[in-house]
Amino acid sequence: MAMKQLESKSALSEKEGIPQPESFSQSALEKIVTNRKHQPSAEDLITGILKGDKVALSRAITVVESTNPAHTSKVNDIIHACLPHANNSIRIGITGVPGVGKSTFIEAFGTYLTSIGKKVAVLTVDPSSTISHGSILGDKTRMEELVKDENAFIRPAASGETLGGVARKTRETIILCEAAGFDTIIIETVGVGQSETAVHSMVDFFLLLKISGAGDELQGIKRGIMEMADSIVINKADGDNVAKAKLAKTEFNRALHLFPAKSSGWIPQVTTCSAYEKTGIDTIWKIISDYFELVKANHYFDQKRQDQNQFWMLETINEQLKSNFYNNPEIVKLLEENKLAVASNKKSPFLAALELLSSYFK
Ligand SMILES: Nc1nc2c(ncn2[C@@H]2O[C@H](COP(=O)(O)OP(=O)(O)OP(=O)(O)O)[C@@H](O)[C@H]2O)c(=O)[nH]1
Ligand SMILES: [Mg+2]
Repeated sequence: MAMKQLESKSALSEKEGIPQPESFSQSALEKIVTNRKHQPSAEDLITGILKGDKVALSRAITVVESTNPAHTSKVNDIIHACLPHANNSIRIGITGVPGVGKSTFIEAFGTYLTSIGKKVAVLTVDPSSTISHGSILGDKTRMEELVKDENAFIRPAASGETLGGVARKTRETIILCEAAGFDTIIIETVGVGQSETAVHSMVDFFLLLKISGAGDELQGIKRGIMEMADSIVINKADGDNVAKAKLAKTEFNRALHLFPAKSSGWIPQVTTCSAYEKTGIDTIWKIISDYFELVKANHYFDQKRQDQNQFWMLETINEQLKSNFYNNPEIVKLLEENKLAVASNKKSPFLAALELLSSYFK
């Protein structure tokens, strides 16, 4: 009896007999449902990518970014088919602290590149951003022209992931973009954490954006990042800032001379620009072109890409081994016990580690 009463009052049956509102469109609903069901096959995506279809490219990247293990073989098929069509590009990494003007610069630089006949893909690596697509919305307003550009493709970062995961996806995304005919790949990274190192190991040319301060240019800049840079560009060289930017240029030039020579044979160049006023952009392109001319002639270009491929193979093995180890249910249990034992000095950390490893490999 009590049961019956409950049933009739249930919120679940409350809508019974109430018609759908007039604004409801049955055909729209059917469209949504079929779209959801329709997952393009690997073949469809490959054909689309090779034709340069940006929609197919986007969808393929979504598959690559998926964490669903059921997609692994599809991802592998797509990458495998695209690989022979990849590699015909130049890959440029761009870094700089938040607010330095990376997005504005990429808008100016990217539109310059498409105006001289290049096809540009812009990717971002930002493992710190957990709100997916948050920053790209801001970026899309800063890249107004480039977003609309037929010869440009902008893709936000895969987010909420480990750096290793993001890096792998970015590497695979580069291959897809190249197979789709994009000949200039720009990879933006935030100027914090380890993401620069990851990006540095997937690009041919690394550009560090800076702004001038009050003569303290070199302060707070990580030595490692300066050492990685093939060019330092002092942005916002406009208005009252022009003189300061020139000073900064001299200072960076001097500082760069203190670093050991690069194995590429390239001498890093410092220049100024205004992303906002779109000045100095052609000089930057000239520097980059000179670099590629040099490293293609002395074969450093090929050597570096080969090294990078080997590096990423080893990285992937490391990542997989680690994640397999730490996700093993038996290890999860043993790890907790051993953490306690080690914390309370009942067991040495080394012995605990060796025991854990041997129970994993047994
Ligand atoms: N005066 C001047 N302002 C600029 C220039 N480039 C960028 N800005 C301004 O600097 C601010 C930050 O520019 P963004 O392009 O968003 O910088 P960002 O490095 O992409 O920043 P994050 O995405 O937050 O890391 C914006 O208000 C831009 O309008 C420039 O060349 N001159
Ligand atoms: Mg930005």
